[in-house]
Amino acid sequence: MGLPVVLMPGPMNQSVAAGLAGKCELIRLWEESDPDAVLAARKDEIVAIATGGTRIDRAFLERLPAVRIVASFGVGYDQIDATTAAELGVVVTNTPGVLDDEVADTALGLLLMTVRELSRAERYLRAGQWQERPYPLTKATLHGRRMGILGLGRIGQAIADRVAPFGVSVAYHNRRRKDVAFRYYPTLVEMAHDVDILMIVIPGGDETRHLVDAEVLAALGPDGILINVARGSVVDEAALVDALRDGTILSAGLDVFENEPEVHPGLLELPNAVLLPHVGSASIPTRDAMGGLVVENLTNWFDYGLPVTPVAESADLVRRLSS
Ligand code: 8YV
Repeated sequence: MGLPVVLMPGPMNQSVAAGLAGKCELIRLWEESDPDAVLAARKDEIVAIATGGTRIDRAFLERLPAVRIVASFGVGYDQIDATTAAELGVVVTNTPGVLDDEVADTALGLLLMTVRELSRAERYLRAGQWQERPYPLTKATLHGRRMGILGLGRIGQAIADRVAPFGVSVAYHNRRRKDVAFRYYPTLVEMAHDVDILMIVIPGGDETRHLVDAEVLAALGPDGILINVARGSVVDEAALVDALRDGTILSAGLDVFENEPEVHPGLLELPNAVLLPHVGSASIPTRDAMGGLVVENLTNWFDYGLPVTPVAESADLVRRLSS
């Protein structure tokens, strides 16, 4: 029997192809001059997909009836219709755990940059303004702040662990209460009202789209700081621009945007927004670890017919496969 055929629709971290070398035949679709012809010709042979940001929906999966696993790079997988995949008998996997610390570190860096205006202060120095006068005192300090985490999961917990030594208290809002010591808020508005840092770590997708809207921003208030390291879609970006412009909230630190890599032009003009180009997990060691987990999911599938880290939507399917 030949090697299993794996489709890679778009470029991925090189660790994925390196880890799969010799274990499968890899079709790098973006390098093909006629991708549609390749998909049509190989549709009965392609048994797996390794993917980063490509949208994988019903139409895509129906073109590839032999596919049984989609191994996605990243913890968020909102670009993949995992519910439809399960209906079609296709397991979806992601890469949880290996990026928690990196993303939590980035979140904390972004918070410090935002609250103490650190990137703005550096621009001030580089522009030679320090020689004229010292950088103005920042309105805000981190000390004594209360953080509300929207979406307390593994990354949220890693952020909570990091802010405790800074003297920042933690509360959270999830759909369901968890067995943790932090205060739980059943509604986001109520939590936003009581905290002055709103930390977004909730998954993207239709269910969480624009959860942070004008009402939540108003509740966060004029001393409020919004940090988003999750997905841009969770925030109504137009409402955020208005809130930052008119002082409804104090400032925002954003690693993610609604229409990446495009950034709302209003945000680019605002001095009270710190903007990063989605670098939450973007270190070589962490991205290699994520790539390694993509490979592990695929090789475990080929060798034993089971994934290592299936997403929640695939749980029933995996249960049936393993019984
Ligand atoms: C990456 C991420 O940017 O894991 C995620 O959900 O957002 C990031 O770690 C993404 O996976 C890049 O493809």
